[in-house]
Amino acid sequence: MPDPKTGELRGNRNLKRLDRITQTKQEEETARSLELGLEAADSINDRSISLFSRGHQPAFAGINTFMKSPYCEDIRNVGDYEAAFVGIPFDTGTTYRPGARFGPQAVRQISALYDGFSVDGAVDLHEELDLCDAGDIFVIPGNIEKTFDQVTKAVSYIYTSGAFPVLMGGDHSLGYPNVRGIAPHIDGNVGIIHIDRHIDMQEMDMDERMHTTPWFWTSNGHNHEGQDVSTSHHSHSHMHDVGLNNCPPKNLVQMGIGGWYGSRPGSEVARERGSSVLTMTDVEELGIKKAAEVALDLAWKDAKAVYLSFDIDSIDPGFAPGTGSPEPGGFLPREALELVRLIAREGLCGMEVVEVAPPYDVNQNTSQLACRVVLDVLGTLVTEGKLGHRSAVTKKE
Ligand SMILES: [Mn+2]
Repeated sequence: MPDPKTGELRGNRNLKRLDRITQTKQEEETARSLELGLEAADSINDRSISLFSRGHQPAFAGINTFMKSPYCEDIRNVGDYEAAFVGIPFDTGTTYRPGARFGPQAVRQISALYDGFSVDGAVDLHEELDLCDAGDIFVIPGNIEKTFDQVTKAVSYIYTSGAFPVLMGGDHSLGYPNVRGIAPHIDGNVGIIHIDRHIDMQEMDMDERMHTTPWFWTSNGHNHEGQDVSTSHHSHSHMHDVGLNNCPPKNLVQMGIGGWYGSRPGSEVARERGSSVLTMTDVEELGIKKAAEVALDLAWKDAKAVYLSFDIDSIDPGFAPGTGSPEPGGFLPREALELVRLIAREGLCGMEVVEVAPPYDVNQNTSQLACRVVLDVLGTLVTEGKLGHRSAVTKKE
């Protein structure tokens, strides 16, 4: 919107803001590239170019971490960063098309296109956020429950280090062990905003905890009034745990739900426990801004933190075909990105993007959208002062 007093366009205001951000990281990267990659051939006039590519450029060259951020190989150093991209290459929980195990690598590859500078978002992620790529969690492809234990321990390690966890699946079964790695460290209730075409809230699918079950388990142990009754319900013999007592269903909001596949058992659980479901029709009728407001009110009500779970299949498969259980009629990319930005404004304790299945993708469209969801969330967290170090790299006016 133009400024009501001066008439100045938002884009032009953003240009001024961005001009006040230092370019220290950029300068450091250039110096490092020249040191490690040697000086360019004599005919190269731009002497910031190195002989071997060691920084962001060219985008199609090099060894890709997420956004070519530093690889935190010694995970004990992850707390030195403000945010950590973590791959969870697991798709044993899929019930239709497998392939999401290749999601993290595909997102890393297309992420090399981005340098983190956004005129629209008025943010320079490269300068304003210390982001690393923490590599992948060691999943056990043949065993869902052992993988859940690995994931929970790893996510807990990242979260307690102080780095904001950006968790890249992998299939949606990971929603449960991801939240289980964070929620126990939060002193109060945790809201969950779950954006998906599918409700993913049934107890078991084909006799296991699959990608159709995560929200049953996070909110397990609560009765239909949302009270914690976790000591009284039955447990499954081979499972170590039976729900999270600070993730009540009243703080679970599911958005974009619809279609014709696999929702009956989960719908009964949602109804019994009293969680909130905004169908795609609800979102369309409310509009994105109002829908986000409704979701934030519900998720944050008497909660200490909110977690974002984004299933890429919430975006219409015409735009995001590379996914395991496609369902037409979902969000347009611009709607989905606006929605996650609005949700991120209030702050998050962690985020996941799941169900990117590169074997079915076209032109990397799906993995690029997954990357954009991450960038738009991180950018918003930085501009809202919830993450990063904006003031330290902004010159005074
Ligand atoms: Mn889904």
